[in-house]
Amino acid sequence: MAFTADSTQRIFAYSTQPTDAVASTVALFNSLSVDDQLAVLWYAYTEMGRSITPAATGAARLQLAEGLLNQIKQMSHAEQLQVMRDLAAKRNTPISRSYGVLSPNTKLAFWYELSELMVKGFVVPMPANYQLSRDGAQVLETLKQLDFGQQITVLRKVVTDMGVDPLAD
Ligand code: 45D
Repeated sequence: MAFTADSTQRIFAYSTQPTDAVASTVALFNSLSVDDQLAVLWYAYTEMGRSITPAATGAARLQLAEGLLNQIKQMSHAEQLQVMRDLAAKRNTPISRSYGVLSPNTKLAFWYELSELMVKGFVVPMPANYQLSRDGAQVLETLKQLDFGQQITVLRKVVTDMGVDPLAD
């Protein structure tokens, strides 16, 4: 489903309930370009990083994603970026399918770990001069205004939709 700038504004205009705030943030996120989706996730991580403890993401969860993360670590920066764009765009690739079988929280932990790997220099960094679109900046602003539980719900929904479910059709 495609959202125009107008239609997304209408979603916001009619969203007065807290649960609608989550739904409208997810809808607006999904209307962003793939690059803006990745950028918003990154900025969300940099803002939330301090509140998410590594213990909370669970070492056990990450074991399930470890093969995938190790594969990505071996790639060139260009390939790493392609993998992340493919996940966000739901392009059907072997990595998108491996990602697709992970549980929602493991998917979150996977993205969290990718961010950590970016910080440590193992994964392609965000360009310092990246220009987020107006809608992208709005998603980020809305996300910041939600409480922590709602933020996690939004993030869980958006990363759950990424990749490809190998068992679907
Ligand atoms: O050249 O299990 C662009 C709890 C432009 C507890 C780019 C939890 C072009 C239970 C595309 C921008 C609920 C707390 C380049 C878990 C260009 C539990 C690159 C929660 C280079 C898991 C962009 C965990 C790139 C939570 C590379 C809340 C962008 C985890 C990469 C939250 C962005 C994790 C990445 C978040 C973003 C991770 C990797 C927000 C990752 C964000």
